[in-house]
Amino acid sequence: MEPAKSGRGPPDLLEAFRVAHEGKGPTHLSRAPGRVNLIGEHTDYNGLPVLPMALQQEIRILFSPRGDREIRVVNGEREFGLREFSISENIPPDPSGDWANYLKAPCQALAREFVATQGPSGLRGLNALVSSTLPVASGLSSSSALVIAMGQAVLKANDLTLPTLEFADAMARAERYTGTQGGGMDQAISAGAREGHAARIEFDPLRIFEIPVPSDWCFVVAHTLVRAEKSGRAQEAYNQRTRECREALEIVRGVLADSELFKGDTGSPGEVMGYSRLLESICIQELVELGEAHLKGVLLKRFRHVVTEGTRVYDAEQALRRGDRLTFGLLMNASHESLRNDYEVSSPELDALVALALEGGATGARLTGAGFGGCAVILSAPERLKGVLTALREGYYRNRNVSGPMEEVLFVAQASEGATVTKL
Ligand code: NG1
Repeated sequence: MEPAKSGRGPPDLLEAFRVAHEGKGPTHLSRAPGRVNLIGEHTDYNGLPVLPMALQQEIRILFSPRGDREIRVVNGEREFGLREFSISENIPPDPSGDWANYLKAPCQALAREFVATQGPSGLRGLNALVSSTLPVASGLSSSSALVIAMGQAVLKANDLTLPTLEFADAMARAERYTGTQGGGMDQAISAGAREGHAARIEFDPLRIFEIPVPSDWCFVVAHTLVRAEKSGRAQEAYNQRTRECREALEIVRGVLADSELFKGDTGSPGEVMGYSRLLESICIQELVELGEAHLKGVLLKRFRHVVTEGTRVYDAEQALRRGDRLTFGLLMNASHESLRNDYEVSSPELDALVALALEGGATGARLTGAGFGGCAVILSAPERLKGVLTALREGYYRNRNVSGPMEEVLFVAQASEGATVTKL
């Protein structure tokens, strides 16, 4: 698809909008980027930091406000079809996996958020056309980009605003409507990213700390060609891990509550001790030993990944700030190993991409996003980039019959700006 120029949709999309909406054109464009997470995987829903950056690929919604409560949305990709519903505080979901749920999630959340101020007539609806330059189900967060772009469109259609972090937080909670018990990383970076920067994101409360990405660091994104579906088995495996992390934490918290070492200091009255306070209070070696002494099997593995990954994010941030690419790369490699062995979310394809990239001269490589397919992120020095890309083309894509221009599956990420809405 052609990129949009100067805030206007490409002519074919404008025409498709008119055809779908009784000959009338759109008045606004809402765009929200996908993201690549550089490090900090499966930490966000445990209250630990992440370090993503927004991508140049994005979801775009051409829209115009309506006078009633109807939402009428078509998709640039015909396979997705028309979706119609009324905006209200209780919108019945479509079957799990249907793309309408990512439109309904922000609509229901915003209707609830503004119920007190909007009066009995509620929020106004809109006519829209969604298009995307992001590969779907790739671990690059097309789902949250859609939620953010749609939420932003609904706000604009109703002349409403929310501060960025509040909006991102509301959209993270909103996306749970789709059945995934996700964290808040994707919505925060899609809404709040700054061009040329990655960000360390902290949760409870949500905060974003921008970090410039040195111009001689190349982050390559490589798709396994295996979809990382956000419904069905992958969703169950994801939600299962959120439960396992909570269970492990409860056991450790119980041990600490009556431990001499911790002297019963599990936080101020009323505060529930989470992973974040654990990491602040106990050094990582002791924390891992504690886990090894009191947890078994899967719970030990999940615990060990979460606490070591949280620590790696802080170390990686420091490496990024001082331009220490080697250390950052080593941390990425350690993250991948932990995700493969302890968190068990890698796949043979992800492992193959990581191994090929490293053999081809990359500084570091790991899976990005939830795993179970999707993409790997690879760090390379500029002078090694060609070798890395060739290794991936020859070693991975050629066997799978992908050749010619392959920017949809293999590209260099550019740290991009967060979501915006413009008048056409
Ligand atoms: P992906 O699968 O890339 O959209 C998911 C979660 C993130 C985070 C990562 C794992 C959602 C919307 N996204 O990302 O919050 O937990 O997995 O680090 O649930």
